Amino acid sequence: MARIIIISNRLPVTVEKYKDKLAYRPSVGGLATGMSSLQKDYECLWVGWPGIDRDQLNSKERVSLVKELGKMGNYPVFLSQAHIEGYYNGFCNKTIWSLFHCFTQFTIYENHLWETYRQVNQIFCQTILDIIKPNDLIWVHDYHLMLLPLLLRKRMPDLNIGFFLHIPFPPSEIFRLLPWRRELLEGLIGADLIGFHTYDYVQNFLDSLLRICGYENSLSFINYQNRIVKVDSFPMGIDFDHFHNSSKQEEVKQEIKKIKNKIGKNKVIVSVDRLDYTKGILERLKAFSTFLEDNPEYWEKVIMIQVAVPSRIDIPQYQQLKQQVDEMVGYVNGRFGTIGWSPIWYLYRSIPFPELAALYYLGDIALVTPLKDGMNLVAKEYIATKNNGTGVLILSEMAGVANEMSEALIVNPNNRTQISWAIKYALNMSVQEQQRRVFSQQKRLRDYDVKRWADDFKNHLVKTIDEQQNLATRYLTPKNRLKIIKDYEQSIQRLFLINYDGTLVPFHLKFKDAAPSQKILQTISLLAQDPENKVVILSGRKKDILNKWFKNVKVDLIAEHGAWLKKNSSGWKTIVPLEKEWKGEIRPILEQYTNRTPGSFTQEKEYSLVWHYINVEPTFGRTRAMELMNSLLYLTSNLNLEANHGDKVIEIKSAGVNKGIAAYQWISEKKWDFIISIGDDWSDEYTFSQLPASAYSIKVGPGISQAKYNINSAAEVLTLLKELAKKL
Ligand code: GDG
Repeated sequence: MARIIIISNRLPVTVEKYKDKLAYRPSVGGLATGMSSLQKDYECLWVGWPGIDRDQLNSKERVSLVKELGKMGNYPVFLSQAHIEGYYNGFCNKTIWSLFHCFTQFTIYENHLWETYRQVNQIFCQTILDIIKPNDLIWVHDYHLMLLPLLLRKRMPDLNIGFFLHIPFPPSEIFRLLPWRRELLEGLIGADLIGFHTYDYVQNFLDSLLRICGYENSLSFINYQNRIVKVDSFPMGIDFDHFHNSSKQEEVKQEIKKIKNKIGKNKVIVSVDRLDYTKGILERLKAFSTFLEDNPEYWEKVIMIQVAVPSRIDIPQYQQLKQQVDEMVGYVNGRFGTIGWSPIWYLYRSIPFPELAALYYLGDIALVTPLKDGMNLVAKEYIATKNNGTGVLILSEMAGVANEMSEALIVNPNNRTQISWAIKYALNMSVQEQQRRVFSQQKRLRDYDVKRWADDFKNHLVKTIDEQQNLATRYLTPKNRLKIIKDYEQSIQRLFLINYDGTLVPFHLKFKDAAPSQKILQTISLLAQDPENKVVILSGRKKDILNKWFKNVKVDLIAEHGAWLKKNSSGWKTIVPLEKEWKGEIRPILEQYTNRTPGSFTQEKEYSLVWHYINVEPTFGRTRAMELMNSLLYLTSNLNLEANHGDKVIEIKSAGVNKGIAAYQWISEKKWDFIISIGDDWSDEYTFSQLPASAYSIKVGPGISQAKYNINSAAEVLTLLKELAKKL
């Protein structure tokens, strides 16, 4: 059976030491439930920190810990207190957590914290390498381990790796503040599949990848070092049935009874969060205060129960928040409370599940108003628990979950007046309206629960890997190479259709004066001097430059993407009478775009106009290019022109002129018994489409193409051509 290795900062088991004895305390969270659903198809192993400082354990205890955890399907990563300080309390929570939630004022940038983060990611990598098998599926979770995918990939290039981020991915304007932004992005794209809760985070990530690393994507697929990386959104679900049926559990029933007695006739607003500044607890208490201030008729009729679970108590911002919340609770209760009625019931601790479920069940309203939240499962759990359909969710628009729960009363967490109004509206909502909203939300929560979520992510990972394998099989193997050479040797009428930029000379020289090197000229001359060979060089460049570069070589030429042909040392010709009057209409548009887009430039060829944006800031360039394509749409169809959007260029030329039509002049000339066509960009696809089935077609670089094979680089093209030339 194949295995899934789940990797997260913490194991779902906490190990503690009491009087020299190790104690194991399992925690059953949403993630553990989701992961357990994978066990039907896979053996699962969970790797993470067990919550105990490695220096507290002697070697015998470590062995016993590995053994005991192994029985529960877990494997420990041993970390010291210093690691936890620099990595978890440090870089994870003082840098990434705050920055990714857009709290730049709390974010610190310290080299030593970054160093520890790197070290700990290395330790995770080493631990995993010790236990991994080549066919395992790896699923890395969350912001603590963003370097891990690349670290693993470097050591095991064929490993199948998925990564899921549980927190928001910030807009690139925020993300770029990070000194180590590039390292984190590179770390992540070591994975095959990268998942986020929402489409917004996907877009933010792709945007950062483009702006910071210059990596383009096509429909959320990134072509990275001959690998496809897929980026997508997978909104995490909850264990719906567990919450939906909870009020039938005996323990929960008892809790409901107990709490009901205490709340009497009061309407109840519930809020449950870790005590974290992102959760908007302080702002929420202030909004509740505004509600009471503005609506005295609700005094002694409504209570708010706020559960705040202690979290990251070693970090100053959290200590300060605790103090502010304490003060605010004191203020509101002092200001509005009466003998026998306190408007806020505040619990600063974690409560057991039966109590949590009872609170959800009894809450007339759930007030979930984070300032920023990756998803927020509490909102989903509250709705799932409402098996009679009554209850109102007031939800912050800043939570990822807001994308899925439009039936909630959506509020801005900073707008106290709006929240106060929403509370009043909710308290007066009819039962029918509550049920209509709750039932429709429940349908989606039931359909896409945490098990479906986990399955969906795993299936996408497997699918991405399949797609990669398809691409990999297209790469020219040594066996295919031998076949080409053998066919070449056995044939006597051979045609070579070889593109120039990005194919004979490397791609990075594409927009420079990339004259052919001596090596290239020698190889091409050698091939061309065989009377059984016809070599044609195809290019988008102007005819004069091609003339100059190949004047001493016996090759035919195609210039300006097929506008000009030069055959058998005769002069340049066009296939169809070409027009260029249209240029007067198009040129001003391109000039206008050039003026409005710093770094771009317009190039005039004899029969085409080209707008280049290679030197423009990538996102801006792409936006402008889209605009330009739109503006050209109407004009090009009226003037019988073609606008092609290539790699950082838009080229406009007469319709019906392309490399393929030009190449056909040679392809149709005689019955060739060997044809090979090599090219790297969109314009070469026209040539590939004209070839007979028996021809060899090769695309340089990764990516989908009509060509039969892919090859890595211009250097490999030259090696192949040299091998053929040697066979003369
Ligand atoms: C991160 C992201 C994302 C809370 N108090 C008690 C208790 N809980 C349980 C809730 C819920 C979970 O903890 C909290 O989940 P959230 O999603 O609300 O928030 P984070 O802890 O910040 O989680 C978040 C999540 O990862 C998943 O990807 O949604 O955006 O920040 O399940 O029920 N459970 C018990 N007692 C408590 O006192 N038993």
